[in-house]
Amino acid sequence: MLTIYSDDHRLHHGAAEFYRGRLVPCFEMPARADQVLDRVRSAGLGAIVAPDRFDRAALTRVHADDYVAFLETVWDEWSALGETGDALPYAWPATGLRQDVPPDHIDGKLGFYSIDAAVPITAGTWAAVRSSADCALTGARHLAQGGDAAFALCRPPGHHAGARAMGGFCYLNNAAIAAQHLRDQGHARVAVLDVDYHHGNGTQSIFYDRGDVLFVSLHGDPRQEYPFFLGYADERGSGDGLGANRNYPLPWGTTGTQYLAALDAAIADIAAFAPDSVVVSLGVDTFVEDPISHFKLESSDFGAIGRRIAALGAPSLFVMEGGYAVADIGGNVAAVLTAFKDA
Ligand code: SP5
Ligand code: ZN
Repeated sequence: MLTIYSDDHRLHHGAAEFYRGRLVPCFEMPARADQVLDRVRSAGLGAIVAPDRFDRAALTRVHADDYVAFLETVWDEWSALGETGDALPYAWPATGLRQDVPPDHIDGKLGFYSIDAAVPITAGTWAAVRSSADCALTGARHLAQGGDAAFALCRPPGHHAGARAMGGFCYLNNAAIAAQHLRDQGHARVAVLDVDYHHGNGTQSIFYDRGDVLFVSLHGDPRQEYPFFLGYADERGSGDGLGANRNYPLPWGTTGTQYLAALDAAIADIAAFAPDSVVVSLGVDTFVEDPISHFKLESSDFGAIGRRIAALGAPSLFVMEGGYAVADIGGNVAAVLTAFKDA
């Protein structure tokens, strides 16, 4: 299995996110990717290569042009205010407010183009975000050229980012960009399986009205868990996409056994769709010791996830998403990938 990784991720290192009335240190930190790289390397999965650089047009296949332009310029506009700390939003176009007019002032733009305040922007954020998307695109290219499997070691993650919004540590939706690239390179049907602990609201919303990309997600029940406002079981897609969206919300305390039972149903959905390739949003924040999550998967459960994905028999691109128990995420990711490869 080919792994794609770049040191550029270190250019993004936010200081703090807003949580329960105060700024708390970011859980999404460079050490995460370093840990995963270390364990993937020692597991001997295969070659580890740097990403190719893709055109901006690969990003705007799923993201709005004005949103990408915002990401490209946000740090310059912020630092022009004389600010030296991270940019963070504080006001949003929620219910009852205009959602069709991007404001001129950077404070307004930050809220217009986000869903929460867990998305710090630093001087190096855009370079890291762009490189992260390039990792996913390079993995997609590998599959489009006939490769069986790839692991895009993306950081920052992507699945909370929508067509026009950042959120939940995510800026560009790496998995969606990769899935779209596979479509554009001739894979007629692409399935996205999201096993991150949190619902992949961005990926769902990007493909919600399309029948050519199936989105299936297992996650903490949004009644209890971030992102709260999407990820319910009755969200089945719309228009041409009706039936091409499946959510499996699971309660806090879900064990490995319970999780794998839901995964069996999700895998059956994907098998019925008969995709040309599968993009896996691979979060390991389902782990029992994850500091921000409430599932109870043990390290020994992660191999079973990889084996079930392998059983689909489709070319597969794993895209790194969440996982915040820094000492354990590398081993848990390597367990998924090793089991997939050896199945
Ligand atoms: C990619 C991904 O996994 N994003 C997750 C975003 C979650 N954002 C909100 C989480 C709030 C966690 N607060 C910390 C609680 C510590 N006790
Ligand atoms: Zn997550």
